[in-house]
Amino acid sequence: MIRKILIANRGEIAVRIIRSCRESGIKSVAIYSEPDRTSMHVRYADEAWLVGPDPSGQSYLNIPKILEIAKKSGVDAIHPGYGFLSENAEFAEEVRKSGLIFIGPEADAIRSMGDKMKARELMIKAGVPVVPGSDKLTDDEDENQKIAEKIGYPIMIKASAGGGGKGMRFVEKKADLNTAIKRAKSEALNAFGDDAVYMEKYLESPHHIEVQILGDEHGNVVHLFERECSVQRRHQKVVEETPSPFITEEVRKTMTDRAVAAAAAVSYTGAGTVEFLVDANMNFYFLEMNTRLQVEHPITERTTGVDLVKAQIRIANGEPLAFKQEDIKKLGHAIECRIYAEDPANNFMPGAGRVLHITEPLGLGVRTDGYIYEGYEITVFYDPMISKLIIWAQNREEAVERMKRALYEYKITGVKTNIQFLERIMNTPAFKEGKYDTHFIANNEDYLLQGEECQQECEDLAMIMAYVDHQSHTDKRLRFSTHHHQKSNWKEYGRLHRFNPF
Ligand code: MV4
Repeated sequence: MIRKILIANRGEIAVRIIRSCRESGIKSVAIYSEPDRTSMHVRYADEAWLVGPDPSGQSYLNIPKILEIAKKSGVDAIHPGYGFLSENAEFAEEVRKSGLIFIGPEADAIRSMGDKMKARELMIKAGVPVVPGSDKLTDDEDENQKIAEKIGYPIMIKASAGGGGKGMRFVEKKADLNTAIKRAKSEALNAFGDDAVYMEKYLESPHHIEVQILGDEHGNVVHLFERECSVQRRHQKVVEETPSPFITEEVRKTMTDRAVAAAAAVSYTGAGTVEFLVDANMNFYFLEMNTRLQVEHPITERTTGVDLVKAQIRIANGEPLAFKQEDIKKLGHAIECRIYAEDPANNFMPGAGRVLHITEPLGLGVRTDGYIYEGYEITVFYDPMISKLIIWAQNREEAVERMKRALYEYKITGVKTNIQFLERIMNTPAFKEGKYDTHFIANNEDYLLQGEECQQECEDLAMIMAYVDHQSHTDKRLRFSTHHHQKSNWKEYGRLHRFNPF
């Protein structure tokens, strides 16, 4: 029985996991790097142990040190969160070898899915459609030309050890093929220490739609429907929603059924995600499987009512799933916006700095998963994602309006954020109508980047005025006239500039 868990992660996901521990009566142990000593996960956990200095290799990726802390703190299990060691098969193995529970799938499942060619092969065997493509490419240039000809240009060259857009190359025509393969191989060797590459037919305007699955040690696999994740920028997801506004109920049925088959094919245990590319005709193809809890898991939690972290812990305990497929129902619509500490006006440059003020949105259907607080110093050492705003409403239209309302309420000063950029996304016709694919951000860049610079300044001024007003009431020495009879013009000024050209 799991009574105490070490969370081998930081930031919002560490806090998210500890929340479920707390509700389950499970003690939590945080680990932290030197610059993270004041981080929220450290404050929130029952115990916190220093793991090492700021470079991840010496802290959140330091396997021997993490295992040492696990032993010393007396935990029963380790939850890896996402990123860092979450999809490291060796880590999963070492955790288990040291007599602890790894909250995640078997090392073999992680390894099979980490090898993209192996995963394709397994999926073909399991009857899951994959993008038409090749096996591992050799150095035989004539042979490669023939394979490409057969698949049909344009094609994609992908690194077998890659994934998530890393080590991908687009080839438009025959003349570019040989050079592209050479470059792809040397890049793959450099990045992953493995030069294996393969070809896939290039899909023109695909949707990225993924299916959440859960598998237990008793052979049960269920799905928790899909998430539409096509709003991405440089392979970074920005907005996710469920259900997908694109697919029909019929496609949803076959896609979720194939996702369950994919997971069953590797005897999957734990929470996992099967990613599909979906073309304009709603043909879907297996892309990859993520063998971890994902950033965007809360939208699935919101529409199905399932706490995915608690489900992970239950599965890791060896218990059967608490529900059958027919018990899982979805209700309404959920959207997640990722809040990044970055400057959209400056090529989305990640920013560091002290959080001067933060007001988070509240109210019906609003959830935020974050970790920053007033006075917290955001560093450049880690991911710039500082929060996730998750909205639920009875239908998509209401969810979009509620998201706009919540983004309006969300105030962070001291660091630049993408909040206004997200507001622009919500106001873009293609998004509002639910008619978008993976090219959405690129196709709407001009509109999305039209800043409303003065809005934030107006909000800041209104906040400063409220503060001065408050001080003038509490501190007689500062008292001055605040013209209560007059209408405040700060908001008026802001509204004037919140101009929507559509
Ligand atoms: C593709 C593709 C088109 N055709 N594969 C990018 C992330 C990685 N997981 C796979 N990716 C793609 N693979 C074929 N055969 C287009 C993309 C792609 C993409 C996929 C999902 C979400 C956003 C994307 C943005 C650009 C390209």
